[in-house]
Amino acid sequence: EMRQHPTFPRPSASAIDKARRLLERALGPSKVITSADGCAAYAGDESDQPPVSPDAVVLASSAADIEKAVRAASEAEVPVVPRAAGSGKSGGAVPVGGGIVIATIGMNSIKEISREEQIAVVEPGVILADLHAAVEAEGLFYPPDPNSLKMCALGGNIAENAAGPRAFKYGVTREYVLGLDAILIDGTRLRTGRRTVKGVTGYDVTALLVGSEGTLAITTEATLRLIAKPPSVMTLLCLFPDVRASGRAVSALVAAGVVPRCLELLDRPTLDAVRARGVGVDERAGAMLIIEVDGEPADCEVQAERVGEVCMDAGALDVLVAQDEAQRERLWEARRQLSPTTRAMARYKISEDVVVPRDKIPALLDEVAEISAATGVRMLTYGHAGDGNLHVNLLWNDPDLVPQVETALSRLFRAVIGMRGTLSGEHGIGTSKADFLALEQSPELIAIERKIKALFDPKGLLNPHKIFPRRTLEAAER
Ligand code: 2HG
Ligand code: ZN
Repeated sequence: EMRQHPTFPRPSASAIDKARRLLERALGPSKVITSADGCAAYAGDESDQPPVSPDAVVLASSAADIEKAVRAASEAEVPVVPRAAGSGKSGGAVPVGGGIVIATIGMNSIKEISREEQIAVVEPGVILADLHAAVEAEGLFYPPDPNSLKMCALGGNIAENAAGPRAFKYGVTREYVLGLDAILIDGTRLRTGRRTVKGVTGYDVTALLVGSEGTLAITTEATLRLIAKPPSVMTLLCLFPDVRASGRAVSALVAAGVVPRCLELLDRPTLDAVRARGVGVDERAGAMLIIEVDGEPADCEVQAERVGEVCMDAGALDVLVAQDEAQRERLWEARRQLSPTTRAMARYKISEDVVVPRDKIPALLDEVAEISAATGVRMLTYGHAGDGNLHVNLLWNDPDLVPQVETALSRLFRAVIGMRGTLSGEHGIGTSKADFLALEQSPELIAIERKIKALFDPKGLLNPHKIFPRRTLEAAER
């Protein structure tokens, strides 16, 4: 494997035995997997982090199951790793220190959708695309749309504060979570937040739990805010000679105050990948923006017009409109497939999730080109440019190139922080970026975060080794 985990301490054999015995007694053998093969299916996620098998897996079908499982784990002092669909991008669900995976994917009921209140109440195993379909059938809309929407689940979306293309206009998961039912590592049940759309009582623990990457509590139910489904959408393809021109257009669109719902950037290799999936795009184009506007039909026309003007002024070769739903869906499907498609382009891939202030996108693209030239590591870029959130991908085949890859990564992170950007827009820190946390956050802030963690989980048993650095920055960048 290319990026080895440092070895994490694993529970002792006697602790594992004790945990397995307690779990089987509390939950019955049918909900507890202990075989090596069975556990191996819960070892990895969709990140570049190496898989690590847990020592047991609990197939939870209720909050009561989760409560029993964490009580057993706490008693045996064995780590617990919550997992929904396992489609995460930063290693959040990888049981790096072994222990017990609590799989919530079986808790997949949409308990309520209320048109009157414009809310939904869901369990953590609900697949996002299923929620989308169910709420849209009621004329409602749940905006977060990570590109893995057909496989990812709400529990993971909440843990990682997932986003997706529509976040440009509508914001990220956190903005749609009104309240949570969650279980702490000692079995305490916590209900945070509220059902009302407005409310400021006390600390916002809901907001704290969203994005805490399964390190503070395990979600058992979420109350989500919905909005009215936009009556129509219009999808534009803006073609540019090269990626820098497309980057300048993003800055120009933001400066012009145009807020389409999606503003996605694809550089030449990713545009070629989209072409390869049967989306016909003029050969002269070396980069593309996918821009989607929504609202009343007349309003869409106005917005599309404005987008077209700004893009042409910024040097677009052409601006095309998707002609029908089939064309639109083909385009988005090709866009959603970019993650697996780019992975297939080389033996090794790391996909980053950096964000820069929107006026710095051209500078970031230049920096990526320079880093790639200086290190010899192939890099490509696509993503949610409207938010300044670009998935810079590093691709290579030769295992000996790892030192150059590490250099490229730390140069990229340093450049991003230098532009007053951030390391992760939507994938989370997990283990993949934990060692770089101190690049962005001060020792004082990290110390407060560690205290919060200790308050929720004094023994450090819930999803350990995530978010917080395990080595110094100097060691990580060596
Ligand atoms: C996307 O925007 C996802 O397609 C995945 O966030 C990004 O794996 C990636 O590079
Ligand atoms: Zn993304």
